[in-house]
Amino acid sequence: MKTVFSPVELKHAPKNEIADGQLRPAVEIPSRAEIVLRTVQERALGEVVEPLDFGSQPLHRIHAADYLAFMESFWDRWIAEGRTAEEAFPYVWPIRSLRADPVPEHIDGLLGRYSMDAGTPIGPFTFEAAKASANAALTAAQLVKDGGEGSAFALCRPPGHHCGKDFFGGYCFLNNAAIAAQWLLDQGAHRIAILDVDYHHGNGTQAIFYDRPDVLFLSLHADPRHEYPHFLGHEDETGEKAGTGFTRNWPLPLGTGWETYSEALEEACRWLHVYKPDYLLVSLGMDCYREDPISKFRFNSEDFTSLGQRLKRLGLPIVFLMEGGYAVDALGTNCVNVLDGFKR
Ligand code: Q9C
Ligand code: ZN
Repeated sequence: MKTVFSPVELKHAPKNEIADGQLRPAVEIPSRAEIVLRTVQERALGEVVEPLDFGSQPLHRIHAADYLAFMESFWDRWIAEGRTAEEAFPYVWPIRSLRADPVPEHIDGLLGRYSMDAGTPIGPFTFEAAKASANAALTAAQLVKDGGEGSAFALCRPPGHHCGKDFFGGYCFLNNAAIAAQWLLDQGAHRIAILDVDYHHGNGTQAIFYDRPDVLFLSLHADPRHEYPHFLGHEDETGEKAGTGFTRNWPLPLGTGWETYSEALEEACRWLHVYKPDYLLVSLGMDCYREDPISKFRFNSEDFTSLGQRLKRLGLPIVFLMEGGYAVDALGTNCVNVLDGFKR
């Protein structure tokens, strides 16, 4: 299986995040990608290739033009404003019961308008890295579509699944899986399924496709009653309008291990079997791992191999895209276990 990765992805290097009422060291850091890359090479998963540049058009198919313009120009405006902090955090947001328009002109108003949380800093190279990450996703999709590969791995960083049409958050700036899914549809595919196995609910991806039947969104995650992103990912969210029935969520209790998880996974696989997608995209987070510093599931490293083996049995063309996973020392092993389990 080929891996798609660009060193430009490493240029987003957040120092801190706001969590638990504190400024804490960031966990979504460049070494995550480096250890996965090293493990891919050590375990000879396959060739590592650089992404092609797909330009801005595929980004505009998912994200709002004003959001992309904001992300593109943000750092220059931050500097022009005279800010000296080495990264930016939002701290004020529009709220349901108050008006959200007009879009503010002030930099802090804009940060709030286009974000979901205060845990996701923007630095000078954030958007450049996010675009490289999206290009990795697109290139992996192209390898599977045209390159005669039954599967490919997009080593994406920063991740994508919390990011929506017009907001960043949850360490995500461009929704890599959504961008790749839409690109495959635009290339002639009829149906795409996205299986999200990150520990956190893929709220951005779900929202993007919520009213559409051409993308089936399935997510297994920690119950949002007890875990980030807190407001989405409940069992009763099943899509709307033409998309009714094309979203499925399996919120699982904190402490879930492979035994409980794999039962929910079997149900998700049944949905995939019925839907018969042209392509399956896997939003692959490794934060279900028992040692993950911000998560509360109990996967062992071998459970990631079982996950890959189960996905193999689906017999579908698959694009794996990396999402979360913050136990850096084990991240390479856990990630390559999935991909290796899939190959075997
Ligand atoms: N105290 C991804 O895995 N912060 N994003 C949680 C917990 C946000 C995770 C704070 C976690 C975002 C892609
Ligand atoms: Zn996650």
